Amino acid sequence: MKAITHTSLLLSLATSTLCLPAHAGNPETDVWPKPQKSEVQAPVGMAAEQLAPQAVKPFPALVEAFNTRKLKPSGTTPITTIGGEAAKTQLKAAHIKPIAGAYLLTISPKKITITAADQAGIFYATQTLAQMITADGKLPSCRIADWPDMPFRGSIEGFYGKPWEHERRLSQIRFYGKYKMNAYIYGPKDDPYSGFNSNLWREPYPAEQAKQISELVKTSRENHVNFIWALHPGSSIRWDDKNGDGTPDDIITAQKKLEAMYQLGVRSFAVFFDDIGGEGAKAEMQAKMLNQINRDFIKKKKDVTPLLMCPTDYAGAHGSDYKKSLGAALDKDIDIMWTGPRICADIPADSVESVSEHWQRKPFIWWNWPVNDYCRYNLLLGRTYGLDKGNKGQLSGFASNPMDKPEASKIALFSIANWAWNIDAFDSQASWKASFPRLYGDLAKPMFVFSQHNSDQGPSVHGYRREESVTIKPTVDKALEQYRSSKQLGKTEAQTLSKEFASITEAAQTIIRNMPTSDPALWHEIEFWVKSFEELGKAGTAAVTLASGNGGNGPSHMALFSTIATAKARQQAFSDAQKQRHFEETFPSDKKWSKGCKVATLVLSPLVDELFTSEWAKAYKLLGGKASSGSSIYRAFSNVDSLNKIQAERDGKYVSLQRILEVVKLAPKKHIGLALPEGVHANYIHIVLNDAKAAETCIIEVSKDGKKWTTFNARKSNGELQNPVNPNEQIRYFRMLNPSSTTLEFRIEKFKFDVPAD
Ligand code: 14T
Repeated sequence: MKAITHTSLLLSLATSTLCLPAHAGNPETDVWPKPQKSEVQAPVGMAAEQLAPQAVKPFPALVEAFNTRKLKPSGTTPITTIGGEAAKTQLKAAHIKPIAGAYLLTISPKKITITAADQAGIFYATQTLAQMITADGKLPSCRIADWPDMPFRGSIEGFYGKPWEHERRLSQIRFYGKYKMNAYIYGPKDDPYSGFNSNLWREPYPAEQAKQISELVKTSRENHVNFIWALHPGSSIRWDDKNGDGTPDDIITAQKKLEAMYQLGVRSFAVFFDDIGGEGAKAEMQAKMLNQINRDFIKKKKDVTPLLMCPTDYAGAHGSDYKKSLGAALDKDIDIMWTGPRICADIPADSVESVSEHWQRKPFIWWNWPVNDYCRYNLLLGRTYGLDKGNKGQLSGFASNPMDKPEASKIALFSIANWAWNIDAFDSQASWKASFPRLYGDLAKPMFVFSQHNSDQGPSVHGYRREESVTIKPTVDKALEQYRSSKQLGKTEAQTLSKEFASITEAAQTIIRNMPTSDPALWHEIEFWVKSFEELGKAGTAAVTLASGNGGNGPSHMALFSTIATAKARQQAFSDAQKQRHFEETFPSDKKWSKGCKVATLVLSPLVDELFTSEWAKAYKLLGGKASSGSSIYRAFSNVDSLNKIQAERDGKYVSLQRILEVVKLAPKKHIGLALPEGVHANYIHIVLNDAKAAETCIIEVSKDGKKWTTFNARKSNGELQNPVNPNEQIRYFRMLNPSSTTLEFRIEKFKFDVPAD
């Protein structure tokens, strides 16, 4: 039996692409999580169709594998399963500890044998087998010895905000089974009947929700997932003992609720005390409550897993009084959750070691990744890293707290499954890459592009950060360094960046075209981010084009003008797209949380921002205005102070004064006007005032340079002043002047130049 070495793993993965390799079937490269040990006798040993129909039928994973590959088992080859004591003996002989989920799988042309000490082991062996069937229906001859490193591995639905929907939870549970995770901790902060936000934890679930819980339990059982139901009574619990039986009444109430959950089928329980204060936060009382539940409920039932608890002081490696007294007082067979050295943090082995001392047991990790309840404008789709290999054997369990977006969280969860099953073999990058073809099929490549640029949380209360845009970052750094000193992008960098932005636009467009039908659930979660990503691509392309030119050798003013107009529009569209998010108001507690949908916040968005800001300043100066970052290159001007601040804007072939709603007061000799940048000449002037008399009184003057003015012969009627301008006159300025001796009062309905279209 050959152990998979890290190097052989890296070598084989280095050559793998984002597509499912045609040679799928190699247990060393194509089965996720990586089996602990495998040995291949022949890469192609048999055709899967050689299997007998009745051999395949009992195993849903195999039935599905045959269906998706459009194959039919039609031979006589059996699948033999060996369980019980015989299995234990055989596993031991093969140097496999007969722990929960362990299995030995041998595939030979004559028969397939699964040896496992429990049903979970058989289930996992069939998952492995299913993944090894190639697209064209081949199986290798091989022998796989496999078992999980982590006793409990999965997720904790423990974030703030809208709880996952029922259908999505079912989909999660099936996904966990497929990738050999065995724990789903049900602890949504906003389920009133588990208690965090309400005192309804004392009541049973209403019928409809009770039915859903039973359904979750059933699907969990089918997928060998422990459905762990968490009570969260701490914010309203009281420790008084009104009936004087020596036990606080709420402890009895809690136990009754757990019994009711048992009746619904739940066989795994947790009690949470996180994020509370006051009465409920006392370590001694929490320990008293849990020890009692442990003795009187958990241990009396013969079919429930060990009790799990989340303490109030759940983060940090240093020993607090709370940590130490809880660790000492709590029964040793109750597992305690811990988020790491901080609330959101990597999990270094030395911190695990110190908290284990305080807890007096191995911690059960509540990993706050990829949860994004504190930065909900960002999607956290990057690779999973920061889990220490030194943690192997040192934890009682590992659960990831995911995003409020269950489908999008599968990228991280796939890697968490891989880590928790086989810690030594875990390769963060390879695991991340492998998730895309398995989750997205044909959309693997665009989703990989999308995910590369959406992973960092940004600055937040938790201070936890992730890498982002790793491949393009060196180019961005170099480009910015050059740009800051020379005010122009280098050619090579500009080319690389252009390619990157084009690929972003294309990836987004491919997803937009296909995902609404291929994966509506995921599309519903990420739609607005994908649309913003498309706008990032376009804005990036515009910004790079703009920043690649230079006044002298670059584009003419005319071309630059047009580039600028396009870029402005792209910048606006990108910013607008990021303001969209459809579910904002649908769930009450959503209102408290961050809004919008930001993309590529660590590397690419800041690049685009900097280029635009800098380019606006440059263009403004170049085209005859004063340098002022962010200002429009179109200018309004006036010798009335209050009117001088009015902005001008361009929309297609019109350059207009921004709409002002208030009444304009134009004293004698005062004017208001509009200026075009150098190289852009008017071909029409059009003003509409709400007051025909004022329009009659005013005169229009035009100028090439803003210094020498001539009267413009405007047609006047009904408050309108207008006429074409000969572009050959190169008029860049016009102003409307009050030549009379009285102040005119009017509203401006329209005030614009027409310019040639781009
Ligand atoms: F119980 C814990 F292990 C835990 O992590 N509690 C919450 C958790 O529900 C939440 O999803 C997570 C990430 O935001 O952090 C904990 O909650 C917070 C959130 C904060 F913004 C704790 C302190 C904060 F400042």
